[in-house]
Amino acid sequence: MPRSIRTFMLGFAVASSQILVPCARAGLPPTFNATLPPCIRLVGSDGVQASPSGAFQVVVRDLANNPMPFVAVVVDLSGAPDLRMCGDQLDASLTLDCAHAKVSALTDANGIARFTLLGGGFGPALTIGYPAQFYCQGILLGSVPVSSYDLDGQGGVSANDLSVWLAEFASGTPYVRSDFDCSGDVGANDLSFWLAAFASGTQIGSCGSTCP
Ligand SMILES: [Ca+2]
Ligand SMILES: [Ca+2]
Repeated sequence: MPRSIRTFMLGFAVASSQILVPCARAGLPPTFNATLPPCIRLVGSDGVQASPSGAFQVVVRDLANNPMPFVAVVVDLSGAPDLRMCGDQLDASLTLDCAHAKVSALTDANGIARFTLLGGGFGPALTIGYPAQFYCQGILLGSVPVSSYDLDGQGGVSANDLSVWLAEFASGTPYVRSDFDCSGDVGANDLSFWLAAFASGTQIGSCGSTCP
């Protein structure tokens, strides 16, 4: 019987800078049209850069569906108690607010913000899962599940992470952090994702330091 992952709430938010495009129009509530990934995966690195397998993008458009260039998109993981981002994301295009578990990137001329997030687990799963929340200029664009290949947060993606994954699979609880294919369930295809991540050799390193 399919197991479902909790439904994540959609909503709204903002960030400001003089180069940012204002989201509010006079007399109208602020809002955007945004395209989010179905889920995101925290990844490890080879010590130099994050694994490409964790890459995702967010597209922000205004109400007329025009791309919004040079606005900050914030990913907020502060509500995920059993996942942590790395204290160094190894990407100069990202701005990390480690204390608040947030990372941001500016959209390009086409309204696209690109991310690959370094991070992992650090112990047993504490909850079934908590969504990553996306904000633009203070407006919550939406929330998506977040998983991590490096479930124990040490030694990169390696055998012990597989043991953790197998334990979470065997528990029958659809822990979101082990649902790599965004299916809402934890099963064989997620194992295929993990094995591919392991075989790629691009996630041999865990965080040098982690955010709180
Ligand atoms: Ca590991
Ligand atoms: Ca799955």
